[in-house]
Amino acid sequence: MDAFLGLGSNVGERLATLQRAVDLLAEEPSITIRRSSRVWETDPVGGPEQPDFLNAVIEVDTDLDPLDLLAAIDHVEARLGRFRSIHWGPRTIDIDILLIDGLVLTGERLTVPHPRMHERAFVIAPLLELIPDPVLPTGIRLLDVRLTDQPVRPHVPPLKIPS
Ligand code: A4P
Ligand code: MG
Repeated sequence: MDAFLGLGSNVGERLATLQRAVDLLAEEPSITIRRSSRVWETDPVGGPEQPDFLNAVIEVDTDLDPLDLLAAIDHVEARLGRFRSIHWGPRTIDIDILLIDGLVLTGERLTVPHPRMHERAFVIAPLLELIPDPVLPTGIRLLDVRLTDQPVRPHVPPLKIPS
């Protein structure tokens, strides 16, 4: 399956943390990293006053079931010592499942497409680098979404894909 994951960090060595997340995901036997967007610096959306984020989107190939993919992601977040005390607050690492093929899932533990991805410039800008005209399985065309009140800036080139 082809899946897109959103990565975000706004605490500590943000860029090193994003790269480490990719490296750890690549260590999972059933996950292959295909591509990465550039790394974007983004104003925080929601939550309390907090530092700017670095965000990126990666494309992965996996034969894991969606819930097993979520478990693998939780495992990587735990290894990176994810610190998260406040909802939508600062975090060393957050990895969200954005899309899995054309799947639509609404479960207690997992919702795909990610329910807020179409409202977030920090997801859409990097995703557009990987998919030129994304249309969600729910019918939303991301090129039609205007989020001018959410500043995002290209920061550095794509994360390195482990061989
Ligand atoms: N869950 C359900 N669906 C998914 C999915 N598609 N991907 C469940 C990942 N997890 C999913 O999420 C809580 C639970 O949601 C998970 O355990 C899983 O079972 P979380 O990531 O642990 O909690 P959270 O991140 O505090 O809350 P939430 O609502 O997921 O926040 P978001 O939506 O992740 O937003 N601003 C900028 N500029 N950049 C950011 O990266 N991130 C957030 C967090 C807010 N503002 C931001 C950024
Ligand atoms: Mg999250």
